This record gives sequence, structure tokens and C-alpha cells, in this order.
Amino acid sequence: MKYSFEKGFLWGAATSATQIEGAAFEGGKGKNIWDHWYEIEPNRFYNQVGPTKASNFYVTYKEDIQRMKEIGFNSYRTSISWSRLIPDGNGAVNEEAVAFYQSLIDELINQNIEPIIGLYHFDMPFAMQEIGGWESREVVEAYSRFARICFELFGDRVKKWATHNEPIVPVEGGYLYQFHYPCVVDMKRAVQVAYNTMISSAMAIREFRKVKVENGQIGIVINLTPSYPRDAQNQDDVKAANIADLLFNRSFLDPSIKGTYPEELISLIKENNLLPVTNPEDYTLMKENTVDFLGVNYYSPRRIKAKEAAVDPSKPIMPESFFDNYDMPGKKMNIYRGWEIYEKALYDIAINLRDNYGNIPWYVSENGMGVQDEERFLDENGIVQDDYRIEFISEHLKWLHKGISEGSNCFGYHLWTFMDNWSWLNAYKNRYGFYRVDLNNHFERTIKKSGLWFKQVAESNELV
Ligand code: BGP
Repeated sequence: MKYSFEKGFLWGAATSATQIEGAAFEGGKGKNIWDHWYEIEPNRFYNQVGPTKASNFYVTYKEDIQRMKEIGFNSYRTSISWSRLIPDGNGAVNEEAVAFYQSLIDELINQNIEPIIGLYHFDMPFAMQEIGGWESREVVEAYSRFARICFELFGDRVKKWATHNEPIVPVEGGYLYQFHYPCVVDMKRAVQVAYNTMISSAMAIREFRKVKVENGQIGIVINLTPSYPRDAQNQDDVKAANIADLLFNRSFLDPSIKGTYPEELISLIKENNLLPVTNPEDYTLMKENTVDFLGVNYYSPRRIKAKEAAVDPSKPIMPESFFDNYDMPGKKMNIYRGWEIYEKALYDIAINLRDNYGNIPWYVSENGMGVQDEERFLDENGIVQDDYRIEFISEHLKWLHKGISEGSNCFGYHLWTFMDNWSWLNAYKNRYGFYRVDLNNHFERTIKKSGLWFKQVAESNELV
């Protein structure tokens, strides 16, 4: 069976500035939270490899864009590093960074690859973190200024923008589960960060519309984790799954697309004394500045059951105070990364967006399969034989195709990621790319089997 996609469907991959550029202390870049964290606690990072060792894209971007072209990309998603463009977050613009991003964008456009540019991908300038990061309104204002500067500088060429990438992740990592800086555990602060992030997104959208980027569209990238109850007939399980959905998905989806928070979520936050500090004008700001389109990062679903043990009131409140995670027997696993694979969730997302979010235009901004020790799949010619990745992408594309054929408004698919890259605390442990990056040989790139396969899909617009 053939699965054909519409003419103009976007085929590409996603990356982020901090994960590929390298040159962490070059070109006038300021320090961000990752540079700082690595300086003070290198042992937290897998093999003690920090952001200074990202894949050197700052130097090799022209050849890398050529590589994208070679495997059929017609779009490419990355981000602008806030601390490269404005080293202290809120002061002077770094002209070397302007020249770099301008050249990168021009190169993409010259190769007929549409740039999709994100403004925030986990990389808070350290000077901004020192005054409170996303907990501070001053930082929210500084981000809004940064957004405006980006639209003014690059809006003549970049037509698709995203305010944030996975806004729940800095909340989870930085304020609940300790895998992002500042690494604290405090649900009230987490809620404030989540709220301020949404305010900053609405402010950036307001700036975008003021700047009047011609034919431009602005969106946000949200990682959706559809929440499935252990037993769909059990009301307690269903209720628990609904809470997980409210906390992890709808807390960003609803304000971004509908301009309001779900009533149920507000009640839950209120009942648990977690309400954030707000400004009187926030309601209108959010209502009036919703996104034009959505990026969906999808990796894994959530399996949820009702809480089995009573919550200990002496322990700090956490999302898991409201539900238990459920280890579903027989689930399909990516054994190399430890994540569940459930391809149908992409179809469920497509239908949810069609039916409950006004059939908003959307694209898969990330989907991918991380593999630990991928070297073991190298063949005698030095090519990674990643058939598992080909199968992963194919199966997701089939479900996506079904969603589109039933009317969901999806316009593209981006793999995470173009070439193996540095990933936060995991550094290079899990490999995701279409191109292998050899850390022992000057970051040399070699195409994987999946890259060759993807070229055919992208160029024919068809999965066979
Ligand atoms: C997403 C992020 C990416 C990337 C990816 C893979 O959450 O947007 O930045 O890191 O996940 O995850 P990991 O590298 O942790 O395996």
C-alpha cells in the first residue's frame, strides 16, 4: 500500500541551537544556564560532556545544509540562541550572531529549505536566570524584547516561527524532577514558571503582529503525551488520566490555541493553593494572542491509573499526588532508550486537534527514536544499519496519514533529529540522527541507512 502526502508537505528534521552549534564561548556568545551548570557540576553530564562539545554546526553549517538537501529536506527546524544574539539577555545585540543567523537562514533559503525558527529551546541566558528566570516578569519582558528583535532582524526571510519548544520541560526539569537548572522541587514555583512561559508566548505573538512580518505565521511547539487510563471503564482511572492530561498537555495547549485555561485545571490549582501571581491585563493578553499553527513533538504516551496509596500530607505536592503512572504489560518498547512506542497516539493527537482545537494547522515538529550505543549497528562500510528507525518513522507516518485522510490539518513531519547531537544531561548517549556524528573523528558526519531511506520518502512525497 502507498501512502501519499499532499504536494508541499514539509519533510525535514528538528534541532536546537544549544544542541548543535558548539562555539559555546565563541562569536561573542554569552553564557546560558547549560554553560553555567556544566562549569559548576560537570559530573551531572553524561561522560562529563557539556554544551561546548555540541556538533560544531556553527562552523560547518554550510556543508550541513548541503547534507540536508542531499536527503530531500524541504524544511528545517532550529532555534536562535538567546544568549548568542543578546549575550546578557536584555542588553546589546551581538553583531557576530546576527551575521551567523542571517547567513544560516540565507543558505537554507538558497537551497529551497524552509527555515522554521524557534525562540526558546531550554536555553535561558545565565544573567536572566540570576534575576529569576521564568519566575520573573522582568525576564518575561526581556524575552519579549528578544522576540521582537528576532522578528525585525529575520522576519523578512523567516515566515514560520515558534515562541517556545516544549514549555512543560523546563517546568518539569527545573522545578519538579531535577534535570534542568535551577534544579529545585517546588510545585508552586513550577506553576508560576508554566504560567509566565505562557504569558511570554502571548507577548511574543503580540510583538510579532506589531512587527507585521509579511506572510508570517507564529506558533508554539508543544510535546504532547496523550494520557490513556489503565481501564477505560474505571471512572477513577479515567479521572486520573484526565488530570495528567490537564497538567501536562492542556496547561499549554489551551492557552496557546484557545487563549484560556481549562476551568477544571484552574479549580485543581486553586484547591491545592498553587495559584500563580498574575497581572490584571494577562487575561486579555492571552485571549488576543493565540497561535496561528502548532508544532507537536510526540515521543511516548502516558499510561495512568488512579492513585493506589493515600498521599502523605507531609510530602511536597507533586503532579503524582493526583495519579499513578501505570506500567502497562506488553507495551511496545524502544529498548535502546527505555521509552514506550505507541504509534497510534499520533492519530489520536491528529483527531483531538481536529475536533477540539478548531482543526488548527499543525505539523510534527519532533518524533524520533533514541538509541544508546548505536555504534553496534555499524556495518563493514561504516554505515549505521538503523532499520529500527526506518520502521519507527514508517509506522508513525502511517497513523499520521490516516489522521490527515480523516481531515486533520497536518502539513509536515520533522524527525528528531538531522544529525546526532548533544542532548542536555545525556550528552551523546542516545543517538537520533539521519547522520551519524563521530566524536572521535572531528565530528565527521556519515549518512545512516535511515537517511538514504528518508530521501526517497521526502522526494516522492510518498511512503511505500
Ligand atoms: C525533546 C527536546 C529535544 C531533544 C529530544 C530528545 O524533548 O525538544 O531537545 O533532546 O527531546 O530527547 P533526549 O535527548 O533527552 O533523549
